[in-house]
Amino acid sequence: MRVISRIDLRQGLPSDLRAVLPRAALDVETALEAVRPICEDVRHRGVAALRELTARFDGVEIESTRVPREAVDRALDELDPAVRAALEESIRRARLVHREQRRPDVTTRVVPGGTVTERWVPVSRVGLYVPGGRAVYPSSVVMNVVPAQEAGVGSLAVTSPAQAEFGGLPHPAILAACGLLGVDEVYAVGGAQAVAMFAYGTEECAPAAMVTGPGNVYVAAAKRLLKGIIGIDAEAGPTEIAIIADRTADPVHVAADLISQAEHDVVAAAVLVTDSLELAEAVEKELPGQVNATRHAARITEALSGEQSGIVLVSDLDDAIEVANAYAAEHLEIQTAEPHRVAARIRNAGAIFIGPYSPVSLGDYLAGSNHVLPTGGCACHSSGLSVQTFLRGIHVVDYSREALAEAARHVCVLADAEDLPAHGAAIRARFDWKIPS
Ligand code: HSO
Ligand code: ZN
Repeated sequence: MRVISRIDLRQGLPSDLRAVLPRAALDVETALEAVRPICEDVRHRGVAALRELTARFDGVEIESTRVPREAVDRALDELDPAVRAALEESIRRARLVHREQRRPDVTTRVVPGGTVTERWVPVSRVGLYVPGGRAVYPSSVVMNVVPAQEAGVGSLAVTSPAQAEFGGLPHPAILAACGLLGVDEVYAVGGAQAVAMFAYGTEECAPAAMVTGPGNVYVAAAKRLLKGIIGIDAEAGPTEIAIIADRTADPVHVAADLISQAEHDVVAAAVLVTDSLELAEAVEKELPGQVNATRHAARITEALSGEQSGIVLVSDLDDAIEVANAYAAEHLEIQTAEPHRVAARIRNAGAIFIGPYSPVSLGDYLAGSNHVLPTGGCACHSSGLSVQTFLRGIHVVDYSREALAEAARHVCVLADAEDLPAHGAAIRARFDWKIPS
């Protein structure tokens, strides 16, 4: 039996390409029903509800949802120096990239005396969700916090599930990362209830305008349910890697990179798109040995053999590019003879990793790019986390009397055409109820 299945599209691509590409459905709708009463409970009973839900779902009694400052300091003191140095370098590189994303305010002189300025204003308060449980990712604290800080968000709170083995606090690595980033408002709350905490606020946590960060299907469902009450980034799904590779790619690298993201979850997706049967066979041959040699072999085997993963055989690189654009992977690696030329033709991907020395693992930790990226095909319409996520562009309209007079006729005509005469009247009121000529 193959570790990973094959989809052979060498006879030509079907018109509905997405239908034949491997991808698991994320059932957020079903989770919505489970999440609704939880969110209502938090809304009405605040901290009391959060404590009960934490006991029920995380198996630990907590006194308060707020993590004491000393616990953050202690976690930072006890952090392995090598991990500290690596996180500091990760933060430094992420700051370099994200700082440059800040857009300047732009004023456009539309007519003499009439300007529109787009002013970029940070969201005032943001809640950042950091998963816990199997996934303990201090790197995700970096990827959430750095863009928010660089955007100038004034009030930042991090939440991560309470862990029984750490006395009801989030994992110490998460706390230490918060300490390194200078975030001291931290909560020991996970799951859907964390999203509700930020949306409604509690006695211990002021409501936030926005919540960001990846989480499980219940977190995604709570985001869908509470969107509108609170701003969200995206409903994150399981991690995905797609690789476009030709016969020049090294099968050892390709296999290692597929495995690296399959390591996240049994439902993580790993997809190789290639025009080389030889490479496909070499990767298939390489996988079992590499999988068996790694710590999470069972999880990886399940992810690779799942319906969401596969090797897609195509007849040429043009088709490979079309497949990659239809799939819209969270991460897309390009391991071909001319990777830049291929990359230039990619329209849909959360992030693109070029050539043999830009693996996704680098981007996960240290490239400087963000690793909170659109999954499940959302890269067709959305971007990953960035400074822009945390800014709103406010249009400031500033017209003089003369500039308004000059626009008046057109405004009144359009207002009449839409049967909204009071709109036109609001202009005429400024000119003795006449349309200035
Ligand atoms: N690949 C994950 C992020 C991550 N990897 C965190 C390791 N730690 C989603 O982009
Ligand atoms: Zn990863």
